[in-house]
Amino acid sequence: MTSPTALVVVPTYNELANLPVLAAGLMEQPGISLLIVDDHSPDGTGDLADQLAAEHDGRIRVMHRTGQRGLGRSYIDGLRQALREPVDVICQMDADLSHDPVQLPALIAAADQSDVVIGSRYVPGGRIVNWPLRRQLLSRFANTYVRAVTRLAVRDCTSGYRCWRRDALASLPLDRLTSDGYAFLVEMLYAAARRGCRVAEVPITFVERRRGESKLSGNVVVESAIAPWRMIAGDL
Ligand SMILES: Nc1nc2c(ncn2[C@@H]2O[C@H](COP(=O)(O)OP(=O)(O)OP(=O)(O)O)[C@@H](O)[C@H]2O)c(=O)[nH]1
Ligand SMILES: [Mg+2]
Repeated sequence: MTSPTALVVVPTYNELANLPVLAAGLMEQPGISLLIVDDHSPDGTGDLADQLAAEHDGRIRVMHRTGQRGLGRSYIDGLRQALREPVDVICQMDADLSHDPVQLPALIAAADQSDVVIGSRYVPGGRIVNWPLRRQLLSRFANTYVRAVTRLAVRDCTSGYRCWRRDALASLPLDRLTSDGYAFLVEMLYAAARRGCRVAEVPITFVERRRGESKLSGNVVVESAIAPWRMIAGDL
């Protein structure tokens, strides 16, 4: 059997120092192509992405967004584009080097037996490197809270490292997902679970970004507190 082809969708905003390292790591993995969704980054990440695309003709592509920026919006645009491509698996990853491309083949392989595979910090073997206690507590609390409200049986609902079988991703109502911070990732998962998708979690080592700035804001935290209640009351 040949191994599946995969397209990795990576949203970027001011990731000039990190993106070349991520792209190089991904290009070392066979069968992987990359779609960078840049939100008009003021630091020139979009131009750098164009250069990378020129160097890796066909394997790296760039979507330049204009208008209102946002992680959720970028993912909706990028994942729609990904679904037009003839690939078996569609992956999501952060550009800040928190997610190691070396772990990607294990996630893709697990998509053989499930519809969505989460690169998980909170299953046995999962690790977090360099997160301050405050950040760890916030993430742990967010997951406990989301699970309690939504009844999702997933340990790491907020992980941005994921692989989808294309038919599972295609079944999601992307136009009805409205959150923009990491609540967007929870919404995707909730919609998938409601459709009976099989979810697997594969342990990853998550490393805190060393360069560039986090975009986690107070607004994102507030949105995430409300979002699970909206999900269970809504029609995702
Ligand atoms: N296109 C786009 N990408 C974004 C936006 N905000 C964040 N990103 C990207 O989304 C990924 C995750 O963003 P981070 O700032 O690392 O947020 P986070 O991982 O939730 O927070 P930290 O754990 O503090 O790093 C990175 O690749 C960012 O560049 C945005 O508004 N538009
Ligand atoms: Mg990050």
